[in-house]
Amino acid sequence: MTKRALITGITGQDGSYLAELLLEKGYEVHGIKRRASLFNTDRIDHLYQDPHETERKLHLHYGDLTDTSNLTRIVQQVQPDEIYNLGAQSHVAVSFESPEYTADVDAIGPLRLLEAIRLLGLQDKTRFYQASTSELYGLVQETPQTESTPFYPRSPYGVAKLYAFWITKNYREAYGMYACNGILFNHESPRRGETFVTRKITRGLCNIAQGIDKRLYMGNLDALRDWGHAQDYVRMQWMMLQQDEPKDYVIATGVQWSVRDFIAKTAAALGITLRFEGKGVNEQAIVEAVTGDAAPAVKPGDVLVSIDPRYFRPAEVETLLGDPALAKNDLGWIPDITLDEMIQSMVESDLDAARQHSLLSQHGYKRQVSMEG
Ligand code: NDP
Ligand code: GDR
Repeated sequence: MTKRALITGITGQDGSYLAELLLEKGYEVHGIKRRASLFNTDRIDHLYQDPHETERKLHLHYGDLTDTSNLTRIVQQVQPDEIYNLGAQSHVAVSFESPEYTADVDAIGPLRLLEAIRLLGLQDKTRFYQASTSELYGLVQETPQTESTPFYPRSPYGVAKLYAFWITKNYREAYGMYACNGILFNHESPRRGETFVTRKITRGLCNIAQGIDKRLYMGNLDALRDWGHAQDYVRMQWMMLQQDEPKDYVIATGVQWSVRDFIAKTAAALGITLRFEGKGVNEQAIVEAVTGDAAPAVKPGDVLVSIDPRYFRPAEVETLLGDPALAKNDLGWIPDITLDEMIQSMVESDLDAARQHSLLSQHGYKRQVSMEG
């Protein structure tokens, strides 16, 4: 029997990789996309199938995690074997500006899906995956963080995801549902949203290397993160729903780097050596040497990175480091892609986009490049 999966957030980074994985595995994949005034399916356009084809494996439904009747109708229509709830207002800094909306989507959204499963009588058929997050640890209580480390969220996003974590666990215990949380640490890729720090850096420095921009403005360079690759992490999301018993897992690499390290590594991948000078809001990254393609757009002595306090958060998560031992022991999961390989692929992709932009500009076609993030 062909398995049927429903993915919320299919147009996002993880949703697109997960859809690819499930289609490869022979699933019929249903995704929920939001109505937007511009096309928002860039990340899954390569998977698109003409709706007139009868043998179609990918189906998209308009919907929104804030809309109970819409979600219930989709779950009823699709009768999924597995639901992956990846949809979210996923930006931590934005959650301070839109806390109520973030709570509606990120906390009540999963509740709406769990209730849909329960009220439709699908609790014995439909397995539920909740995209939980290392942001739950916030002000960390122990290092490295494991499945039993206490939570202390530091943002409206983290607090909303805390509700989602517990309501998922509660429905598992109260109704015997197969519902579980993946506590995922930061994961990135060339498909990462442009305003998250890694992509902001790779895209920003590639634009500078191509002469499209001059300087990148950043927030807290001291923040420490455990960065993995999204493709490795969606594999684990699927594995978690294939077990005999539902269980929550930490997914991480077990290695930690600072934002400053990520900038230096990205610059190195572009042939630029940086030196960091100054402290706090006065810190700058200055070019020491350049080889390869980045010259002549970048010269020794140029200031490539400055601090803009607007990118600091009202409450920061300073350090995160996960211990993925349980995932390794129980499921044999280990990440395949290293940080350096990931940075290389992000740089290649962003350099390609920057070159396309330059070429268009040279021929009189202008495209807006926003560095805001
Ligand atoms: P993205 O921001 O790339 O994707 C988020 C997805 O959610 C998009 O498809 C977006 O649609 C959709 N979405 C946003 N608001 C709504 C809404 N109101 N109703 C329905 N869909 C909505 O996130 P990622 O792919 O990086 O992350 C996937 C999930 O994993 C998220 O829940 C995130 O919080 C969580 N997570 C992510 C981590 C990471 O490092 N990437 C780590 C831990 C957890 P649209 O395209 O229209 O904006
Ligand atoms: P995060 O990711 O908040 O960890 O949430 P993000 O990449 O936005 O920030 C990581 C760290 O970098 C610092 N930082 C900056 N961040 C951004 N976006 N822009 C900047 O200019 C900048 N300068 C420094 C931040 O302060 C922070 O400390 C991500 C999201 O994917 C969540 O959905 C997910 O749950 C967590 O990862 C795990």
